[in-house]
Amino acid sequence: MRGDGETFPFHVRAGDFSKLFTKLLFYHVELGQKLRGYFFAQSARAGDIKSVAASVNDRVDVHTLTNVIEVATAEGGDRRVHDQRLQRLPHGIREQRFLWVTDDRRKRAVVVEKKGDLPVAARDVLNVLQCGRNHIPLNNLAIRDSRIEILSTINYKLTSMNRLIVVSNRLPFALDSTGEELWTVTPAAGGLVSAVEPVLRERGGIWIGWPGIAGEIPKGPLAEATRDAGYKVVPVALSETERDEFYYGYSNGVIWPLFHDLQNFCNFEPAYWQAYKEVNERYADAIARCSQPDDFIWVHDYHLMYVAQALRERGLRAALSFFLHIPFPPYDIFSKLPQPQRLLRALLQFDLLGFQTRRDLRNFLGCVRRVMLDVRVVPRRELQLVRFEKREIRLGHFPIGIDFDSFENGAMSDGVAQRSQQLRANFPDCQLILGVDRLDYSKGIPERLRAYRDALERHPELRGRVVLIQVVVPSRVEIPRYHEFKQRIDRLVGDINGRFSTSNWLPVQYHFRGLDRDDLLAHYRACDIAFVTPLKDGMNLVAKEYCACRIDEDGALILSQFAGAAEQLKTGALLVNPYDVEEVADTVLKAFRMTDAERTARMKRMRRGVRDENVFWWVDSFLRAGAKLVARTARVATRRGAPTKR
Ligand code: ADQ
Repeated sequence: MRGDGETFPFHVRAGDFSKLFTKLLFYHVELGQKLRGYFFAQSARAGDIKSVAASVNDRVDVHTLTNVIEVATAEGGDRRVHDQRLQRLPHGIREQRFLWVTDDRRKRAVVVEKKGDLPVAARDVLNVLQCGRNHIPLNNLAIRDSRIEILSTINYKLTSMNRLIVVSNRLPFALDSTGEELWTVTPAAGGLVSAVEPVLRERGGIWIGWPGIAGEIPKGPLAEATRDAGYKVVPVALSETERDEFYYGYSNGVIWPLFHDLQNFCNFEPAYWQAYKEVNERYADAIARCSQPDDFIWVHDYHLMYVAQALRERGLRAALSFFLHIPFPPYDIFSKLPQPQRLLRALLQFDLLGFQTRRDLRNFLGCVRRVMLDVRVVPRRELQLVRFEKREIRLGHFPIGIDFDSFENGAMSDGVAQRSQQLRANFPDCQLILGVDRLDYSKGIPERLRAYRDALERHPELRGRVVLIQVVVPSRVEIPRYHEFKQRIDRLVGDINGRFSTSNWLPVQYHFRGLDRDDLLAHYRACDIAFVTPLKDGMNLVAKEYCACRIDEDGALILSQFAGAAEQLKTGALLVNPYDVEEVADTVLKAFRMTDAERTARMKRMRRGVRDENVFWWVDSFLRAGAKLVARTARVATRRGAPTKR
């Protein structure tokens, strides 16, 4: 396909340069091809490039690498700089029939074939870069203006020197029995899965978690469910009592409400803590069984805060990382927990602790200072440092992102466009307001409905002109509190519709079910206003998904100031206090009246942020921070003469 002496542009990131380069080079060498490359390195150091050049001198045109050094030393990780560089692609490249394009966000190389004699413009190349995974089949697909064509993709792995082991309470799917020997497999709903699954699918590795059924796990259905996952799945079994006391009990009856500042919702039953520890030990055993010395072990979320302690008790000294998807509360609230010291001590057995926002990190450090008197906090500009029991723990905030490209490309697809048009056609002359949430009291659904009711009451111009589409995906319905909560929502919807509806207008469209992906995207695309008002939220991915799907750069976002996403989206969103019904109601009116120009200006700002700080950026930043620790732990172990025990 490629002849000797052809030129391929690469776009790589700093730090990963050598590894990526070597990987791609090997690929070429395997194919018996000689490589000449132009490298668009966002901030790769010239030294990196020179050392690579030295090691591959016989295969690479060094003259080309000299050019590279010039490009690479130009300032920058800025997208505009990148665009300008692409604009400056030498004619030699523009006239090639085949181009290699690598995408630093999606971690893949793409082979692009030009169609016809038209030159490839920078825009075309960028379009290719932005093509989502789901929309790049392995064989010929013409994209957009059909001037270039993607022939194949090759995954390459940037921070891939270590195998990734993801550990979370739930696996990314749930098994359920529908009768004797009949099993259903449902994709798990929720933010953690939405964020982490694409990464593991792309990189490979192991996912350790619970498939959602109490008791024995059926081997056949599990194998069937995971056959095409792209990574290995290691299930952890829970008995019914463990499910009740660990999952519904300590995790969702104590930590979840407390960490969302809803202490009155907590059930501090003493037996729960013991169950929590025991189940965490089971996860620790699963990790110890299947991990190897240089794996990158990444434990997720509030169900598993005791895992590192359990692993340390088993003698494991390898680096362990943890990311908390939910908020971390301030001391006044955290101190209500009956085990504040034991929990913090357990968390401090990890080597890297990641939080969603600065606020959470600050709260955690505040609690550590107050509760753990033998801890030293050393403020640092990037990763914070805590010294505890002769160990050093790094802490940082890593706001989780979404797979922007796949949402954007999905929203552009014909199927979604059609569904979105149908949806719009059902409500002529109305602005559509969208609420999409898991059934959870932290999401502020009743407060939102009350604000909407208040808006209709006090601002009659909204009547007949807006429709609220509220979609609630069932979640934790076995917990009585969630059941009562659903009834509250049902009553409020009934009340609003009863009071305000007319013969041809229903103010609230309420759906109690999950939407399939295309349907969800069609809703994002069709609705003029997103109404995202959690009482507190670690991040809130719905807000980001909405922005990614606004391909026409319009739409208004009403966002709770207590959602982690507010830190990144505050320049474009209308921030509200979800408890302040009147303020939220007035903001609905403001969003309704907002001019197109203002909507576009705000949405552009938000989309830029969501695109740049996407889920791959999140994973990379976390793994980068973690990779340093893995190296450090290995060094310390070697110095002490002891191998890192597993
Ligand atoms: P969640 O509390 O689950 O996640 P969120 O971030 O909003 O909350 O993610 C929900 C996910 O479920 C989104 O990807 C959304 O698309 C999907 N979803 C919601 N309702 C749906 C519906 N009706 N049909 C189909 N899909 C639906 C936790 C934390 C969050 C944090 C994430 C990730 O509570 O604060 O953002 O983890 O870290």
